Amino acid sequence: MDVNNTLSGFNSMAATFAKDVDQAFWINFWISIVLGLSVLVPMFYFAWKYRESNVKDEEIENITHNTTLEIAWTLIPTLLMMVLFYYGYTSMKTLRTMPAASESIVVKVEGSKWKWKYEYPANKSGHVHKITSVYDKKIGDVKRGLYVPVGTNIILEMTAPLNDVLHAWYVPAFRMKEDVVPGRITKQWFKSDVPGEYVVECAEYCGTAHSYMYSKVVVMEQADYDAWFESNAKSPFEDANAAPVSKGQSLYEDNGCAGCHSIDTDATLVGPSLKGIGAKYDAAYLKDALKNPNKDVPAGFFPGVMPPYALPDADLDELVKYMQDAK
Ligand code: HEC
Ligand SMILES: [Cu+2]
Repeated sequence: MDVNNTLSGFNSMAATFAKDVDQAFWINFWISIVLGLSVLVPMFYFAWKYRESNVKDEEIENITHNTTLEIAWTLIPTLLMMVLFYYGYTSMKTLRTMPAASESIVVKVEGSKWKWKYEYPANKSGHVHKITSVYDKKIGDVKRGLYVPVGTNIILEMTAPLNDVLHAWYVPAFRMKEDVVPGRITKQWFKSDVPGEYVVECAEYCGTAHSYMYSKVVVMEQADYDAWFESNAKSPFEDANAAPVSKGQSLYEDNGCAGCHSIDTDATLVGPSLKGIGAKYDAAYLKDALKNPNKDVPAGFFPGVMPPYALPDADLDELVKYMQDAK
């Protein structure tokens, strides 16, 4: 996956409807070229042919109408427009007609400044996968994503928190895009027959880190997907035997802190680096910084950017511990 060249998504047609969208696009493109030229070329030609120095007043005729011409320039563009409408309408209908939920996997999507979250239905053991997907500047890649099996309908029920802004979930390789609106549920669906990793971008300008609001869709073989889905692992690619991350780190990842803070380098992202912050402030300050981020704003930063985290007290303590351990 290459987030440095997001247009590369257009090299694949990884959703079943992608070719219909492309066909509608190219028909639109060429008909627009033909219609545009059929106006512009005669316009410039006649402007040149009948320029003032070339025409004597007594040669000017008063032509009232020409039925053949009028029928032609009404009918031909009307027919071309109907062709445009047909392809635009049918491909849009494919995109907008949701498959039956009983024959699909329904995933809840939440977009917020500046991360994507995916929530799956419960698996057989009752575990609910909740995945936070954020772009990590340090590794130059997206951490975790939306995992789906090949050849299966996926329905996305998308929303944003009420105190957030508009986003849009856009996958160039699938040719699909839809706004994500605070307080409202919008839907889109897809089916992919091509295993691979595809970039998701936010296509609605949403503030400071908008240009890093990437995620990814990973289309997997059914068996690999099933093995992951029935497990408790956060992603199919994380070693189940690796040392478990601390509760604090897990909370840090799930709450998308990494989208705005670096914790192991001095880099300033949207917010200040948290490296060594435990040596600067005591636990009470750090805890308060999570609950009331607008209270003590460090120099050079603005209030109203970091959302308040109304997490259970124990979780806040774990986060504080994690920050204190990051030296
Ligand atoms: C949307 C971006 C964003 C997210 C997400 C975010 N922060 Fe922040 N954070 C900021 C900004 C900007 C500041 C500085 C302004 C302020 O204090 O409100 C800040 C300030 C802080 C401070 C105070 C730093 C200081 O020097 O006073 C701490 C601690 C902190 N964040 C921790 C976290 C943790 C932990 C999380 C995840 C639970 C998190 N932040 C999520 C943007 C963010
Ligand atoms: Cu966004």
